Amino acid sequence: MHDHFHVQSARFGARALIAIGVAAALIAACQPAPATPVAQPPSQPEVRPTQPPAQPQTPAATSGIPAPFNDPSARPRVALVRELSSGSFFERYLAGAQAQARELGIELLVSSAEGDQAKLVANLETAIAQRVDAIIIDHGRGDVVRPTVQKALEAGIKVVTFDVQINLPEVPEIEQDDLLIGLLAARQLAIDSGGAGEVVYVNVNGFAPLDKRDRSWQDIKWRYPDLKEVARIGRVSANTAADTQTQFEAVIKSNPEARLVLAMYDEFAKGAVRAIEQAGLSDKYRVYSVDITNDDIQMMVKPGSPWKATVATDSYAVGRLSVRAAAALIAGEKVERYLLVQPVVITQEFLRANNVQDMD
Ligand code: SR1
Repeated sequence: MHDHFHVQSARFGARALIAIGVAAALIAACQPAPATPVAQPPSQPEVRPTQPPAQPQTPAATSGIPAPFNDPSARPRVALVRELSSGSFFERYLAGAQAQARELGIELLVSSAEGDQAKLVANLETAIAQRVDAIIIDHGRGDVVRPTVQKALEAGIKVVTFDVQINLPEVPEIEQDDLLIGLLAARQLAIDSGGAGEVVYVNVNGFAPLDKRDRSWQDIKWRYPDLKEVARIGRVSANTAADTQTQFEAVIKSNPEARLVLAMYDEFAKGAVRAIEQAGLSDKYRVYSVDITNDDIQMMVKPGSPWKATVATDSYAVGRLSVRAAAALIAGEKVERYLLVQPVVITQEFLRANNVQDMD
């Protein structure tokens, strides 16, 4: 039996396929990523943001399409309720979600709480009142949003999360396999440094992906006891990179022997790298990070850049997967509870050797 919407994942890779009627081109655009997470660029199985959006199918061309998607006069409505929206990772995620929604004929209603948990809950309440077909919750604290998610489920609204540990069996959780991300980033730093050195750790608690990455860093410190975390900084705000840059400038003075930086979010890495560059210390530091976007690539390949490696998926593909998962739930199809997108290590050396300039 062939599902119309097929959203799949594996421990080492998000394999997200969607099969919708006769839309073979769309199926071809969504083939699974390869499963080897070593020094490869993120796979690009998705349609690029610059491509024109596909038109919703006409009824004549859509025999076999699930009923909620088969009425051009009543498009399914999905609320994308976000905790955060600033920064190139989140912008790229939104572009992916919007592109996938256009291709599936979904009306996507987007809100952002800009870090305010009360506003996040209020935005969820609004989505319930709007009687949307599904809600995607993009970041946010699980304990805070869980009661409202239960309310949505009771109202018959499907829910899927990205980077929220909701712990409800009927709510699929998408993530970038953050325990693995943390392990790969910290291990790259450990191996490159011969397992020794003073490390500035840039991370904060209270965000599910960052908490998971932190668990892996604790393991790596246990494994390589000569790696010394001498400072921990970081702040998630509307200006995360700028705030981190200010904090890092102080660390350069307070910890002049530190040479290694582990930044568990690309906005943290941008701030650290800018502080290092402005201090004229690029040849002294080695920065390891998480995430990749056009901005990040440009900073990594710049001559003399201290940004040596990052571990990432493509947030454009994650945004697309979020909408596909919501679509599958609306269509009444089975979606796995945990959808893990495959991260890979991307080194500065790899980007330069392959003349990689951007995400395309
Ligand atoms: C504030 S949380 C930032 C992280 O969320 C996503 O998981 C991205 O990878 C980013 O690093």
